[in-house]
Amino acid sequence: MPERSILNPRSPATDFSVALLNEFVRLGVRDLVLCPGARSQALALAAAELERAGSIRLHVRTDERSAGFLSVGLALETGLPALVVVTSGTAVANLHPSVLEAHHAGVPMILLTADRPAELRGIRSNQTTVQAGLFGVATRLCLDVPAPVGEPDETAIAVVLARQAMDASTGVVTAAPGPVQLNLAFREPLSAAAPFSLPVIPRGPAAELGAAPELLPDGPAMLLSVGPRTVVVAGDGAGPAAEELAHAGGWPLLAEVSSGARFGPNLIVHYRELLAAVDLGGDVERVIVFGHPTLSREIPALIARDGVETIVVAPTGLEWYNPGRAARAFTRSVGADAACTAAARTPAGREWLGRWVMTSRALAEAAADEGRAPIDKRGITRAELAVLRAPLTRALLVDAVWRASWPHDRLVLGASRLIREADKRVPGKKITVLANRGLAGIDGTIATALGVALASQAEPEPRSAGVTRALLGDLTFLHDVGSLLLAPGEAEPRLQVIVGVDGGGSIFDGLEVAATAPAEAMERVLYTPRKVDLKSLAAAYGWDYEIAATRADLERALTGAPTRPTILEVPLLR
Ligand SMILES: Cc1ncc(C[n+]2csc(CCOP(=O)(O)OP(=O)(O)O)c2C)c(N)n1
Ligand SMILES: [Mg+2]
Repeated sequence: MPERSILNPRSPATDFSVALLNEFVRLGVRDLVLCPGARSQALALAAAELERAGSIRLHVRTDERSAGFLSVGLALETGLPALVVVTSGTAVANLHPSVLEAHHAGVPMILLTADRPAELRGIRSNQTTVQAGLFGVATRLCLDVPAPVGEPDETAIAVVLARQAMDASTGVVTAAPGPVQLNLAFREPLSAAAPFSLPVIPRGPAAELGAAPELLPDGPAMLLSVGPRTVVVAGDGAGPAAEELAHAGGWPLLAEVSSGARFGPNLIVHYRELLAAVDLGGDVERVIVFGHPTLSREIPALIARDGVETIVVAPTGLEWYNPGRAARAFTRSVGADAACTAAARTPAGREWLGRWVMTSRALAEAAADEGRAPIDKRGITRAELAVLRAPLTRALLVDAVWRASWPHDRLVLGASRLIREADKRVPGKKITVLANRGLAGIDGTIATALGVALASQAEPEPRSAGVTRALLGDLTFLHDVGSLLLAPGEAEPRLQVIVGVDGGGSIFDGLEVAATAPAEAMERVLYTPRKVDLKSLAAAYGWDYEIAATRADLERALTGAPTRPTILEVPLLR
């Protein structure tokens, strides 16, 4: 019979877990997400103690899929990996979607997956599978750590493991931040019976996401020279470097909505239409790409076009963006040489940028005029009143959310139509916009937004005084309903989840196949109609609920900053 932990005041599992988590705290880890389980109890109890000592922020979740995406959101906001502690078996497999997202998006993440010791594997022991290596190439490092037995050097081993995990996850080793799995075997007694307390560990310095590898201290790896008609493309996560280069070279900036570079005088909001225009898009000779473009067909088409030279810039990452395998140059950093920056200030240099900016501006004005009603002498017109009372469109919804967002806020965009609508129309603004574009899944969006919200408002040093808004479609929302389940007693996120309800996946209505396939079949297997009472759902999970059916309702719902987790339902026509 296995020994019961109640008989053991000490447990190698607890000693090892305490040493491991302490070292992570010392290295700067702030957040630990855990799901309950017996095999992982030593880690869980050590985590509870660390929370009590004020050394970590502990987030307890039921569903490991939610826990995984919560850690993605926390890391997106803080730039640091969060620890994710789970028990053995299917619990580990439930982390897989978030691991893939973190792998493809380059988000640091450290999984501590508890496992049976070697002697209990491969003999049909309960809740035992092959966990180490489960995530394959998606982890930067995966170590199958034997069960501690109480040898004196085990705490030293734990310290080394924590350092290895941090380095691999933050990209010190591979120049590619991403997931790490420490598969930790534990033998009975699974934790110590005697209570223990932890010294308060001084926190390590916080690193910034993607800032870890200092690859090129001596300036950019590649200098661009003057000549070809150039555009700068900023895909998801590109960051301000894209805007800086566009500015230095005097080039149009085609920046997606979650690029972190959608601002500045060179921004071309209506880049899709302009790329389609022969005398603008057709004239492009060179493309400099930052980040991960995923929202338009025009960008990959441009890069794949004959005669276009493409340079791909990524400070970190394992794979290079390369549509049609047409790009020829790949670099970790780029700059414009002196002749380039000088040429940008000449009339000829300004002409290229000017054409793009003027045309895009004209398109923006035309789009704005469509919704504008003529003003009459009495102030607000009947037509304006009608606009306020009219049903909402996706365009009105994204415009209103964009207008309501400020630099101290966070905006998380789900996959599907609303992010594309935003990308097509919202003007430049220096706000933080995040989206899981690593794999563009409709899973885990609520959990990711919760992570962003909780990390941004975290005491004692909140990174933001604002609110987090998540804007997503109804299927995306329903996919992640389980993440609404919060732990009583934990800090409540200032999060407003805004759901565009059009009854199903209306993005598929825009596919070419919709014109030829039987309408009934399209409805049944692609649009997939769903009807859920969100008000009852909100009540069941203890979230506040509002509905905005008109523009006036929406403006109201977006001005009062929510103090509690809130669901805002916005009915949309399909
Ligand atoms: C995990 C996952 N499953 C399936 C898909 C394919 N997919 C892309 S968009 C979409 C429908 C989204 O519907 P909704 O959130 O209501 O947005 P809408 O298209 O209506 O704007 C689906 C199923 C995906 N991206 N991720
Ligand atoms: Mg929908």
